[in-house]
Amino acid sequence: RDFSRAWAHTSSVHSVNEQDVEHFTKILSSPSSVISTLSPSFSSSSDLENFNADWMGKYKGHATTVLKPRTTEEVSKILKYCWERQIHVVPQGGNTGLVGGSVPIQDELVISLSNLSKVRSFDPVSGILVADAGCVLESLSEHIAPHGFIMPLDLGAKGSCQIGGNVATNAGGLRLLRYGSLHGTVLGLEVVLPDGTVLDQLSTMRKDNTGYDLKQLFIGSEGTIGIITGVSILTPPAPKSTNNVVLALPSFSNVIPVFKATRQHLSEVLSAFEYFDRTAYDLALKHGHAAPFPAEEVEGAECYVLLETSGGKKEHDDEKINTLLETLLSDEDSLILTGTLSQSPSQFASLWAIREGLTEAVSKEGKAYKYDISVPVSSFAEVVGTVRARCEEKGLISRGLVKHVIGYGHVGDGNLHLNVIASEYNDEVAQTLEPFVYEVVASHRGSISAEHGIGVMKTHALKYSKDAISRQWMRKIKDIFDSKGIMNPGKVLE
Ligand code: FAD
Ligand code: 2HG
Ligand code: ZN
Repeated sequence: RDFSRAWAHTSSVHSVNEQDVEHFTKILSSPSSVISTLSPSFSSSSDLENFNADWMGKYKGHATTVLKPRTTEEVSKILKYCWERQIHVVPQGGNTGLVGGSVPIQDELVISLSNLSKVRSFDPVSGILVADAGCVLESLSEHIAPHGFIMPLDLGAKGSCQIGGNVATNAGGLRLLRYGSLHGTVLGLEVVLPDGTVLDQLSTMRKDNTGYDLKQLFIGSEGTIGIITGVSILTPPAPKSTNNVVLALPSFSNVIPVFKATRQHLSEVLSAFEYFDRTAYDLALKHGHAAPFPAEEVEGAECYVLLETSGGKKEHDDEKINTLLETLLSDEDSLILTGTLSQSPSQFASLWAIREGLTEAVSKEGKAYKYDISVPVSSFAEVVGTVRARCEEKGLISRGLVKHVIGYGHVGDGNLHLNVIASEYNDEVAQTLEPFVYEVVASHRGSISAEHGIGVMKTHALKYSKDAISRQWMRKIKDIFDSKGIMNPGKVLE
């Protein structure tokens, strides 16, 4: 694609040169914080490869230099210098993003937050956690677990993604149904603005109605208006009892009645309701996950749901879930074929692993075109079917260019992950899918990005979810913070 508009926005862009690297080496406290082909101490280009390629291997940049600051002050010094020199920068967290936002397009400077990884404070009464942006999500969960708290968000990438990256992408994930979005749970942020100014909004108050809530602008801003260096977040108490169950459904049309019955029966203890179609399930098994059912029991299954309860009293939750299962099975035209209720912590984990492991299973199977969309739940299967039919009609399946078209996602949030698994990334496949998929989404008045963001993948498709006036105001906001256009060019806005 043509990124000249993103670059044109900056009047004179400078690539990082030897003098810049010398300067960075002086202002950063540790020599290991600078990785650069332009540095005399540079040893191996494999050191840079991981920063230049995204998680899917779909997007690749050509950065010569990566900086790994250790403090907010170091981030501030770097940005102040880049602002003056007009050097483009790409903030990078765990590099697990799925829309190509975290890697350079050309040779932008990468600023990795992974050395900013200290927990600043945790209040075991209120559950308010303040942490550096580079803390890995799972390590934060481990930090607060002994105090009886959990992080309000959970995702398959938890072992690598960072809290700053989660906030920058406004990540949703598996617990959104229960704990809501980061727009509600994030209480404050510390952000280094593009010119190096530190914006201290690191509030630990639950209530603060003092004018414009600036921090909200940075939640979901994908590194385009500043670098998040600190996060204050409200964490909920860990549930005392958890259960999960995977149900096999004979027909997709049963998803909504099952969801309805589940909400009625489980009410306040329901904490997740996830969906995956039969092909997605088969791929999970093919790529190493243990089958929760004997194959013959689920022969006619069109799709599966995983539901989780989190509550305060085991007997109470068990009773609720058992009554639900009895109802679902006893119904005259039974809504489910069968179900497996976890009987131990390890089975609980292995049932979740099927759902959480889908992204990885897809990557093992081929090259994924990922469409993270909001559409009515009643249309999940229809959308997947429409896109599969399009691939068939264009001969992509018969010619082996597309291997599978699958759907999984978060029923509770109306968020479908449509994945088209190709044998390789290829222009013909891309042109068959786009703008077709976005037009299908628009016809349902849905969103072209439910939770992964826009990154570089969807800048051209933003118009399907945001009208011209909204896009103009987004551009104005970008220009207020980053009038020189140095932050993550070519991402979010064209
Ligand atoms: P990166 O990928 O490094 O960066 C993402 C974007 O944020 C980039 O634009 C980058 O420039 C910017 N950024 C990163 N850190 C900062 C910072 N400190 N300040 C400013 N900008 C920054 N997403 C979901 O929403 N729900 C899911 O359930 C989910 N599951 C996933 C499962 C797997 C296996 C994988 C690989 C990804 C999944 N994702 C999911 C997508 C991804 O993990 C999330 O978007 C995650 O929040 C990104 O965090 P990160 O630290 O890896 O950020
Ligand atoms: C999930 O819900 C993630 O598993 C990733 O958001 C979705 O792999 C995907 O497309
Ligand atoms: Zn998701």
